Amino acid sequence: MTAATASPKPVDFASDQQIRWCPGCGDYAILKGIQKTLAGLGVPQENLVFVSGIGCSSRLPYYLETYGFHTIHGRAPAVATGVKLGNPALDVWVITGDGDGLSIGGNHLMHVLRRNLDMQILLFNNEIYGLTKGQLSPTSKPGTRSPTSPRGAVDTPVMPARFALGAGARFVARAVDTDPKALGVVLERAHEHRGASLVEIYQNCIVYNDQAFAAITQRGRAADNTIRLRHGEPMRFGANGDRGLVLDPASCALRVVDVGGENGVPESELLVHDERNAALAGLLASMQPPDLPVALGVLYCDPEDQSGTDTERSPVQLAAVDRLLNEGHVWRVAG
Ligand SMILES: Cc1ncc(C[n+]2csc(CCOP(=O)(O)OP(=O)(O)O)c2C)c(N)n1
Ligand code: SF4
Repeated sequence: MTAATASPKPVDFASDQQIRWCPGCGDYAILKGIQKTLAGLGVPQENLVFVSGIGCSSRLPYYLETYGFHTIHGRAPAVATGVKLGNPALDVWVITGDGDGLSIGGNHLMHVLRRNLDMQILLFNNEIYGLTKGQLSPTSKPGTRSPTSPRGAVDTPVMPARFALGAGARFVARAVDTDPKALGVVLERAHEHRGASLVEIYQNCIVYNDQAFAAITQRGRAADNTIRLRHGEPMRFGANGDRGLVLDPASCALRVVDVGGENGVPESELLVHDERNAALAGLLASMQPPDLPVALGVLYCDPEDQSGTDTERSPVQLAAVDRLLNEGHVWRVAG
């Protein structure tokens, strides 16, 4: 790789590899967003490592001028764990897809999240297997027709943000490929967080699942179907900010209300976003149109729980590991 420049630009993070994604794929916008974010982080290029599994999304490390590892299907978290433990000074990022991270790799994703190693995990969710030509994935919406579900998917989809919270993730956020600015903010926050950060990025697969996110990306629909979370601010959304979220105390469920005007509730009655509230994060992660808007931004961030992030090893500990690895291949079992 080339030597790091004093103030790098996004283009400094573009590798010389020919990009092999389909024209119009959402992966391009995410790649750009990552390059822009990296340029602003101030991390020396030689300290950045992107580890991926298998899938269209997992090709991303090839296109970055950083260190990278295109590993095997579903196992990026395991390899990234080894990289981080081997050299805690490295800035480790995992790139995975909904198939890679939640089908074959679901188990590994769960454990890297609960162990809370300090790394950023970016899950590109296109609700389909792109690379292998469009089979349904664990996140496919019911009714999705594919070569493996010709009559439409019937299973309940996994919601990556809910999965991450359930696994004990201390940072969970969501972004969309069509909004690079908000994506950049979320990536910076994920990087700033010490511990395992999970960012779900909705990504349009223009070939096998086009318009899967139309409800939240189309002009005229997006404003009513999404809410941008801001810590400490009342939860308002809609084209004119005329809708809001309240908590129904009887059912402990979120509800949409009109805000202001003759029949609306005052802003003071709306829920205020609190990133540190795990119960609220669970409710926000589950919201879906048409009843509730999709929550975008930082759903949950617990900066206090740093367990798992202390991966530095003292020389004594390192010497003990070295002895274990090198003292021979034979053990005698007592008794
Ligand atoms: C052990 C193994 N099983 C199956 C495959 C085939 N395979 C490659 S990528 C993939 C799914 C990728 O889906 P996703 O992670 O959603 O990535 P996308 O291509 O949509 O970005 C599968 C099943 C494989 N490469 N290795
Ligand atoms: S198959 Fe889909 S996800 Fe894969 S490169 Fe093409 S558009 Fe992107």
